[in-house]
Amino acid sequence: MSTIFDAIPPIPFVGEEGEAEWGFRAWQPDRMVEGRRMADWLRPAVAYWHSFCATGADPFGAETMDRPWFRTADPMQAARQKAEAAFAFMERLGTPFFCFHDRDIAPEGATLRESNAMLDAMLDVVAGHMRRSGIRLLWGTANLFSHPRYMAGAATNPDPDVFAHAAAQVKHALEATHRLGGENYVLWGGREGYDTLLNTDLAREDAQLGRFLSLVVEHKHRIGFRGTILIEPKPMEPTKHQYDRDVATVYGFLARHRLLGEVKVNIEANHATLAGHSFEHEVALAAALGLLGSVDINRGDPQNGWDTDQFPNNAQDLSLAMLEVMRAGGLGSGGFNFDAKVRRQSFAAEDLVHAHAGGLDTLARALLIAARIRADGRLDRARAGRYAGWDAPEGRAILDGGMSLAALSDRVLEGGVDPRPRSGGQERLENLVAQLAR
Ligand code: XUL
Ligand code: CO
Repeated sequence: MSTIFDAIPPIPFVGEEGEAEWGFRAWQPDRMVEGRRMADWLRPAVAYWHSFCATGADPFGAETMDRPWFRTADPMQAARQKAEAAFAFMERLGTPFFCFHDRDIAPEGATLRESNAMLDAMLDVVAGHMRRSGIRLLWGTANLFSHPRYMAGAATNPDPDVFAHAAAQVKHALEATHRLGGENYVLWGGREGYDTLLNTDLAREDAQLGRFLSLVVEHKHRIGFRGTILIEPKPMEPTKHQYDRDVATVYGFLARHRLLGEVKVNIEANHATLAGHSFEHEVALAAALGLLGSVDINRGDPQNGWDTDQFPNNAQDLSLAMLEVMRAGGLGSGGFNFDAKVRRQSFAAEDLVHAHAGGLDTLARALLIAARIRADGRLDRARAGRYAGWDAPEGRAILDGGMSLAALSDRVLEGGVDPRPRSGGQERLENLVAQLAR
């Protein structure tokens, strides 16, 4: 079978000074950065849904994407054609991983039994492509938001039959992920949230969501899946208020349902900014709380308050999140999944290549900037210097619980402390990062 990507030539490395437009500028998978291959720091993945399933339709207009499998009448034949093209694309690009929803790789049938059978048939096809190409599965997930049965949520639906259906679907998607050797399993909240409090019981829905996640974790252990279960926070869209709002909210949810240690987070850049945070804030907080799992890399539009899912393009901006990832020692079983879509007018096969090549270069540049910041050392020294007092015996005694409120008061009244304002040095540090990002 031929695919629309066959005519696309391989992408050579041309370097930052290279003249040719067709080429990688910074992405060199084997380049060593702090003793680790660039590809092993970044573990980039292609998102099956945006790149091979999105049609380009929006509320105002029809499909635009040039994807021949959209014109194939038999849905299973279309699924095979799509898989063939997807792997041809990823091989051209040299991305080591992909991510998928169950309904991205196989159509939905009239019953769950039928859907499962079609998914199983497609798993054979996908497994064949994976073996041949060496491309691996970063994570799998279940689509619990497209079908009308899920319009009022899946786990948080007021109808327990919908909960049961969602549970059955996740069981199969988790097993599919396990079968393909997936390294993580993601639960993005889909329609777990509300549109109006007038018809919503928050306490019930929280209990339902906690039960659902516990069932998933239980099943993961039952089938021996060694990957990490990840929740993907998002504050809004499609519902007015999504329950997994941000990293801090997810931490509270996991603590409340005794799931800390079992579940981490998949942080999406555009979800972080929708929540009113910076992307690096969410990464830093997840690392601080021991929850850093994986990343959905994209960006929003500074003027628009919605999830535009654009490809990352600003390395200096991204370098601050990358610095947090490096400080955490990397993402472990996680990676950087391009949860990003080309614009509606970028309908050609070539646009998809430009988008991903630019994304890979941006990730690579951000990694190199973050490594330069670390090698330079001044930022880390400035940060550590601010807290030096806490490493001294007096500071340690406070944190170790060796000082009561009364003992602290006595120390202050006896003149044993010397609290003085010190500059936070923000502008100096901002200048330093800008200089190292050049
Ligand atoms: C939606 C989103 C999803 C998840 C997977 O905003 O990011 O594509 O990443 O369900
Ligand atoms: Co995402």
